[in-house]
Amino acid sequence: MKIVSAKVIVTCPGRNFVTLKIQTDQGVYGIGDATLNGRELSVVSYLEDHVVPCLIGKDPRRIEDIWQYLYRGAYWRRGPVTMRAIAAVDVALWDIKAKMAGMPLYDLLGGKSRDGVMVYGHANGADLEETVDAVGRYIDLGYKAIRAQSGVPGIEMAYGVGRGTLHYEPADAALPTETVWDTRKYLNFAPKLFERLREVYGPEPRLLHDVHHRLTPIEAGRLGKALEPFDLFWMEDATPAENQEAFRLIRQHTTTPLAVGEIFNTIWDCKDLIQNQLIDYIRATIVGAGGVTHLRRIADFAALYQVRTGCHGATDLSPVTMGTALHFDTWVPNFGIQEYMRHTEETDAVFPHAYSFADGFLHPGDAPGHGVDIDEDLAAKHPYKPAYLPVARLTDGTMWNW
Ligand code: CS2
Ligand code: MG
Repeated sequence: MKIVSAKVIVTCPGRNFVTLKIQTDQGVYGIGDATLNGRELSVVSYLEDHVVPCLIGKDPRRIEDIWQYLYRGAYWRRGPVTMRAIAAVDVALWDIKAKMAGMPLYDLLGGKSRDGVMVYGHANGADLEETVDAVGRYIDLGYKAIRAQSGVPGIEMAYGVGRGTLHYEPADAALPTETVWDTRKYLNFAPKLFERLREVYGPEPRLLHDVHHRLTPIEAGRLGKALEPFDLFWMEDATPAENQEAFRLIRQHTTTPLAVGEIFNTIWDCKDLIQNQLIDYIRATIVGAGGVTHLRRIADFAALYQVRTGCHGATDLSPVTMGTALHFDTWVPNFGIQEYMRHTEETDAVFPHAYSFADGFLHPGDAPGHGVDIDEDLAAKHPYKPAYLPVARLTDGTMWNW
């Protein structure tokens, strides 16, 4: 069996996606996601110029060997561009293998460990009361877990506050939007939001919050401690994690569960965090961390330390990643939760998929493979549009972490 072609498809049905379609000599094809928000075309070039030529003629059944070939063979290891390109190939190959076996991917991975994948939705509002109402709407939709982000008095554009109720799209401009960040205002406000949410909705809903890398470790420790009475499911990306040791300081000050990893590329980014038990949830995901082959390795390592998965699932992860993640989540023994930010109808139309939402849970469906396809004719009607994520500065103009 041979790979006869591999095509990179760029489309912008509301936002940009990069998709790889691998075709075999036996008529079976597989689809993988290679989207890197705000830096999409670098992965297109990496794939077209440097990966696709190496794939032609290879046996698509040798998933592990091809993964190692692309990882070790590049000499230059890791990084978001390389690892997304590898992920796209890997996911397309798992799709092919599962289709050939006539099985949904979760069956090929080892079968179902659960009946459904608990997801969390994104509730946000311009101020505290709007956010409280938004959480209520998610509860009405059946969600068991909800991430709450709110505008902060005195901060003009806080992270996570969208326009409209179901969709939030941060990559919103042809050049980066400049935002201003004020840590003191945020730290004073955030506990009040969760205090109010517990007053209104009681102890039952699982509540999550994303700090989006804005705090120093000691500030994160203070926030985690202040949030303890409100029983968060997790506090996410409390501080940047290049220095994994930073989380030790947070851990020393709070029992609020910690989640991190949406920008991690490999097991090396999370090794110390996991083996020192400095986190509770690892948020690496299929497209960011080298596909099913590598994420499985991260999850198995995390299981040794009772760290559970919490895959990133924002809208910049295409339906191909979402579908694949749901198969992964259905199988992985140490599953925690899955992020679910709904795609727009335009996006869903370009990527027909087998997964569905019911009562707070997503189900991957039983189609052979990962169950997500791409409508190439429709995709061609949505040409690429440059779109950047915002940047953040402190009030005195200093660059900060968005
Ligand atoms: C976020 C994302 O979903 C999340 O938890 O941190 O919205 C993130 O900002 C985007 O994926 C960036 O592309
Ligand atoms: Mg996040």
